[in-house]
Amino acid sequence: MSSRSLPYSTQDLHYDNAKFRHRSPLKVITQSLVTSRIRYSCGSCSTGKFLMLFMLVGLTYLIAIKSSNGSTISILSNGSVVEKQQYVKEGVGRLRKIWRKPPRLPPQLPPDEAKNISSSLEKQKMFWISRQEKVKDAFIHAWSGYRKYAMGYDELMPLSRRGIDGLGGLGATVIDSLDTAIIMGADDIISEAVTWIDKQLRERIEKKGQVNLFETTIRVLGGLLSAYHLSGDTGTTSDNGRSELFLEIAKNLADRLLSAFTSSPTEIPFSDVILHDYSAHAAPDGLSSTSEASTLQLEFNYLSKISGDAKYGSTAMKVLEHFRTLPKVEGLVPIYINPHSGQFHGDNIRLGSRGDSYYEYLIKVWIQGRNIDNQLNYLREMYEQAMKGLRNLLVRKSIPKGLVFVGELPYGSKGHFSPKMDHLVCFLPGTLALGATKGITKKKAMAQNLLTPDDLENLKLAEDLAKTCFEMYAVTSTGLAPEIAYFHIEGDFEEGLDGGNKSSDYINDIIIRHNDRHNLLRPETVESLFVLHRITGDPKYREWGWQIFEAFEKYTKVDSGGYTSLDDVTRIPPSKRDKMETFFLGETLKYLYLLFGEDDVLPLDKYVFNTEAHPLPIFESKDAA
Ligand code: DMJ
Repeated sequence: MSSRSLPYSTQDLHYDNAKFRHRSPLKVITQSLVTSRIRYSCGSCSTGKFLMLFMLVGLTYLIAIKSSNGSTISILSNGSVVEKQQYVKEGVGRLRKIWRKPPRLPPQLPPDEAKNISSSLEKQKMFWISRQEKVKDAFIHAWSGYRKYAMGYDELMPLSRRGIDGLGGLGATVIDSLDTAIIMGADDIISEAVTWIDKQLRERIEKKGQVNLFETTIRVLGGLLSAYHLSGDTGTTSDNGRSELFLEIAKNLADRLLSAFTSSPTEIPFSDVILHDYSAHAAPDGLSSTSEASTLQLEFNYLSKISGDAKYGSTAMKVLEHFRTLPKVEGLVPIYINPHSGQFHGDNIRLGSRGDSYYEYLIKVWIQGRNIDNQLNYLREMYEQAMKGLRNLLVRKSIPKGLVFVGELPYGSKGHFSPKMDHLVCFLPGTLALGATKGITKKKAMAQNLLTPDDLENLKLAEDLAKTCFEMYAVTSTGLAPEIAYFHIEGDFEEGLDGGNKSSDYINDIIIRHNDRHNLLRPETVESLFVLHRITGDPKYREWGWQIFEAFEKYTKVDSGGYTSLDDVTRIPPSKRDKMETFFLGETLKYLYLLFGEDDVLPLDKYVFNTEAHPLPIFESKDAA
């Protein structure tokens, strides 16, 4: 969307904040007198008088600059001249003070202008709130399809209007959606979900068979824990006992999931758990995904904190402590690990599937616990080393237009570089930005001098990659990203595999193979847009998010209820897949809603979102044992 179609001009936003700085009444009166006199006398002065004034001012300025330069040189060459330098500094300070009269602040803010600006800000806020409401409508529409045709199943098949248990049968959509409904204030959905959890979930957990440790932790356990916190975190009856209910079920579930850790001969948990008999086993090929084994700790740590039982967190943290001891390639790790040997399997390195959230949790687990536990610093170090390795080995630019992307090393650092990037990698811009400022705004971090050169590089990379992720949407005919993109690099181009949007500047940079043209309603790009908007305040991230949301509305909405995955995003109309993934409600719509909303809702220096977008509070020093 062009900014012309907005009801306000984005230029309105770039006013000088100095206009609004607080001034004492005395200052206001003095400033007004000084400036009105200057305005008056300048209006009537002759050219000669004006030139005299100009020369005087120029002379004063030259003296100031000279003194300032001299002091710098002295300080660099000889430490003993500090006193002189201090004196010069004071002199310059005094001159600068005089030079600054009349004050930089404008004498008066005409009441009309002040009114205009504040009403334009108000308009802008209302404008985004109206877009936020559209996201809430989409959430209600998605839930209505699920509720009508698939209540209690893991996922909705919106075209065939039935449910399917693709995640072990714990009603994953109900739990993944609950905190989104709480954040949006969708009261009917909250009460339907809570009633279902109360009546069905205990029994399901006791009777169901095999579930995947990682998927169940991030979606079901994570969803229950976040709902626990957002319902009041009180454990009292003030929330009608809801938080107690969520905590009790979370513990019951986690006790069973713990068997994946205790059955394994090493610190690396097995990937599959049989819920009803508290047992676990490895996947058929005997391997666990690196990302799956290392993406459990935010949830288990928080459960320990609220239950008072340390076993959950301490068990899950052993996995990361074990990863610390393993050999890596500049901090980067292969995507498989063997729970029998505790060693990596193969050389394949990527930040897409099976690798992604290993890197995400290194920094997020540190952020979650750093205020109360300085033993966690090794996680930050592992993260920083990995991001250096990433910049060194995996980041390249496409041709002809120079999009920055993250490729893969399918045979390790000694093998060839593959210019392949999964949509899943689009979580990375958000994580990089969060890792750089630790959740505060870039402006604040810069003002407080908190950013290291590495942080600045990571932040820049975050912004470049967010653009690439957005262009992966904009380059297709539907405006929706494919599951996987390849990037055109020197000596590596595949003819005739563009995204279909011939007016995109990047039509020759992004290659989309036939098998990779599906879209599963994934959240990673809008997740990063949300984080980057919070951290940089740049309005373009909201515009990009809106453009993506409109494409979801246009091509994935199913009239009878729900949204569907697509088979081919390069064609219009796109062929469809008949599945609404739980993360569309748990993540995609939540991040879009938060992107368009106020910055003080779930602030990123107080909350850390698990990899399924369930917000959990960052531990504060008062939480220390
Ligand atoms: C989600 O389940 C999580 O975000 C996970 O970390 C990766 N994949 C999906 C969404 O795409």
